[in-house]
Amino acid sequence: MNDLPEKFEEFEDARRNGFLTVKNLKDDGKNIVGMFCAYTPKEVIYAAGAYPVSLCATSEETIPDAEKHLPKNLCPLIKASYGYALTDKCPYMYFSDMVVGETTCDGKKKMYELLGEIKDTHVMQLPQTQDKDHAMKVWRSEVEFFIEKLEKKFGVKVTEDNLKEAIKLTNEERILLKEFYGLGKLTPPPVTGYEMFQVLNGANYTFDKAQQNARLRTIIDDLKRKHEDGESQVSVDAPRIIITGCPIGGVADKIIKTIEDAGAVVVANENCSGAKNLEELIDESTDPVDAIAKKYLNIPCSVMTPNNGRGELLKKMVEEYRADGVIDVILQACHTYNVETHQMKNVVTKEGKKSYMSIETGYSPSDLGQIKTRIEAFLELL
Ligand code: BJ8
Repeated sequence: MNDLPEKFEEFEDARRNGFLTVKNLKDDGKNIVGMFCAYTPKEVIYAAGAYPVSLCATSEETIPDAEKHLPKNLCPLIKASYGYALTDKCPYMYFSDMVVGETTCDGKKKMYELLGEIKDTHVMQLPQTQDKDHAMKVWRSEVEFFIEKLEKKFGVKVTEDNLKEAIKLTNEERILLKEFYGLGKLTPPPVTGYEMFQVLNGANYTFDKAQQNARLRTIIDDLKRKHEDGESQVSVDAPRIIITGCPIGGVADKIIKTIEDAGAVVVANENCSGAKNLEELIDESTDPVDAIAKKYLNIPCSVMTPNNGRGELLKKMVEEYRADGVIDVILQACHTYNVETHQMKNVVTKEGKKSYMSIETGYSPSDLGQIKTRIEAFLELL
């Protein structure tokens, strides 16, 4: 860890500290909605006077319990999510009044059926394509249906003003997080990829967004000052890597640390911890339900077909971050991201003229040695 401002460390501890915060919120009579996916329209939850929280899904601890009901050959993120609910080991799940999921990949949507037996689970029917007419109409009506569900569940009325206020709040956070991860464009970046990940991940567990945004402002200004003063723990010659693929919360140490211990630097994340989720803001000048539906439907996840937005975003990022290589992280048994490796390889190597490698892994540390060898070999060729 470098000598970042003290407040930076609060992001690293945000998940753990959030347990107490969420308990206090419940004691104060507030409602909590647990979520798993970047497609969840958080603004609707805020507008209903509730708090969205990301549920536990990034440790192998509960996978053996999950495997009593789910097949072994399933994505670890899905098994961990269900395992936490089954064993009641996730405080966020415990304090959630309800859970919202979306029909993304097959494994997740079938898991939600079992989850519904444990917790009140609302599943939004996410279209699998992103056309502006039919898919948008379907998704907009799903956003409206979710609003109705929350109104009934919590006995509240979601107004246009509430939605606009929530959009303003989440856009402010997105703008700051974008400015923060955009520091990866600098040479050398004033922040390592591992530190960047801690902040982006920590933001999922921060409930007081005004306080978080003030902290982010301090961190960004401090890092910019460091860069101007020529201070960075990252070597100017460090190979610059972009990570794409599945969410990496459960494998961040295995992937990011290994890359950075080998002398490279992760300059950006195209995945749901980074640009995929945060790049597009919500239009504040139009009907809020339309604007929310549009932002989320545009998320370029591999569950969409076709999913052209991912390649476009990755190509743009390779240029803007002056990446030397892209590492595509696939969680075991994630078919949609696995199938897309062929297209992503073409985007990076043929169109972007950069190096590409895909790594398929799970939450167990058993393949760490093999991953280390592969990453070192990849970096040597850059
Ligand atoms: S928007 S990436 S968070 S679906 S669960 S698809 S890894 S097999 S998590 Fe995701 Fe939303 Fe897309 Fe982002 Fe594969 Fe596992 Fe399915 Fe997964």
